[in-house]
Amino acid sequence: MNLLQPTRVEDSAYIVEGVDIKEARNTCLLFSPKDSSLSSGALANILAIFKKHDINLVHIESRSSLRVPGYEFFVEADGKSGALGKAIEDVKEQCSYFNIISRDYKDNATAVPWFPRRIRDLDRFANQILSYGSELDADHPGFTDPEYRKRRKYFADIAYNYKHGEPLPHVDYTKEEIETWGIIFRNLTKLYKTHACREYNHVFPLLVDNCGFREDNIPQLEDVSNFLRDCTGFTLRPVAGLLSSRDFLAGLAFRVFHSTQYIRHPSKPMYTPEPDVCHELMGHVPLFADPAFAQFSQEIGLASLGAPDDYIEKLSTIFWFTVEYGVCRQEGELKAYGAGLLSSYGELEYCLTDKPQLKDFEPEVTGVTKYPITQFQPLYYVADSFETAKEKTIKFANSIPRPFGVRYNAYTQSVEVLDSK
Ligand code: HBI
Ligand code: NLE
Ligand code: FE
Repeated sequence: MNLLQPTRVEDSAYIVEGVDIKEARNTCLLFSPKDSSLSSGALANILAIFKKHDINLVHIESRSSLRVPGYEFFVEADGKSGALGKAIEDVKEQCSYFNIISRDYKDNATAVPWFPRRIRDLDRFANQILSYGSELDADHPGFTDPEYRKRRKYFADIAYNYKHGEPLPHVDYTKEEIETWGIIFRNLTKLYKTHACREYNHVFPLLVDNCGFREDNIPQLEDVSNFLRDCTGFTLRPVAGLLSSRDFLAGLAFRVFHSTQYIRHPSKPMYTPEPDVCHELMGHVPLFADPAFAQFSQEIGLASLGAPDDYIEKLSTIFWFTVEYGVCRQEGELKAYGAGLLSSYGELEYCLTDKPQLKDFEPEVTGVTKYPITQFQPLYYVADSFETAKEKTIKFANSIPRPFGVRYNAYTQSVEVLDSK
C-alpha cells in the first residue's frame, strides 16, 4: 500500500438540500479532466455538465493525480433521475481518465462495485440480507417449533431497525435460551485450555471479568462491543440474517463485525451450521480483541472493497479457512483459532484428532478450495502466526485488480480512495 497523502485542493462533503444521502443511488465517479494541469477551470466545466443534466452531487473530492498530470476528482452522484447516464457520457468525453463505482456494476463491464466509504454507510446493508433471520429451511431443527420461529422473528426485527451509533439492543434471554448457552459454555470451556490458541486463552478470562461470560448468563452485545472497542477498535453490529459475502467482508474494513443475537435451537447444541450468539461471542469475539488478529481481519475487509466478484469469492474462502476454521501451530502443537471451531464442542474436539487433513495456509491455494458448510470440515489450513497469515494475505490482496488503493482513516472512520496502490 502506498502511503502517499493525496493533496487535497478541496475536500468538502456537502449534502445538497433535500437530498437524503441514504436515498442517493451511490454512483461514484473517479475522473481526471483532459489538460487539468493547464486549465484552471477544469472542475467548473465538469460541474456545468452535471448541472445541465440536473444531477446533484452529494460529495466532491479532489487531489493531484498519480495517473495523469494534473488533478483527479472523486464525486458521488445522486442518480435517481435517469439523466445520470447521459451526464456520464458527456463527462467522459472531457476526461483523460474515467472510472465508475456503482451498485449496478454488473451492467457495466468497466465499473467498480460500490462499497461503503463511511462507517454509517453500513446501515444500507440492513435491507439487503439474503434471508431474513426468521425464514427457516425445512431441514432446520427449529422449522416445526413455532415458539422458536417467533423468537427468531423478534431478533431479526430488532437488528433490522438498528442504525449506526445507537446502543446495541439489550435482550432478555429466556430460561431455556440461557440453558442452551450454559451447555455450550460448560463443554467448550473444558476444551479451551488444550484446544484453543494462546491468544484465545489470554483474552477469555478478561471477558469473564468484564462482560459477564458465565455459564448462567448470555452476555449482551453492547457490553462486548464496548470491550472490543477498548482493545482493538472492533465493534459489533446486530444483523437480521445472512449478508452477502461482499457486504459482510466490507464491514471488516471498518473493524465492524456483523453479529447475530439469537441462539441456536436447543435440540442441537453441539454443532450448528448457522452463526448464532454462541458462535459470535465464544467463537469470534475473543480473537477480535487481539491486535494482530484484528489487523488480519481488517486486511481481508479492505481487500474486498470494490474487488471483482471472483475475488470476493476467494477472499470469503480465505476468511472461511482462517477466521472461521483456522488452525495454527504453537510451540510445536496444533491449536484452533477459527470461530467455527471455538464455538462447536463437537468440531473443536474433532479438529485436533488425526481424522481431518491438514495443509499449510497459502492464500492463492486456500482461496480456491471447496468446502462443506453443514458438516465438520474434512480439511484445515494451518497458519504459523497471525502476523505471517496477514503478510501473505496482504500480498495476495495486492494481486486483486482494482484501479485504486484504499486506506482506512480511523479518525474519521472512513475509507480513503487513493489513486494508486
Ligand atoms: N453474514 N450475518 C452474516 N454472518 C456471517 O458469518 C456471514 C455472513 N455472510 C457471508 C459469510 N458469513 C461468509 O460466508 C463469508 O463469505 C464472509
Ligand atoms: N458450527 C459452528 C457452531 O456450531 O458453533 C457455527 C459455524 C458458523 C459459521
Ligand atoms: Fe462466523
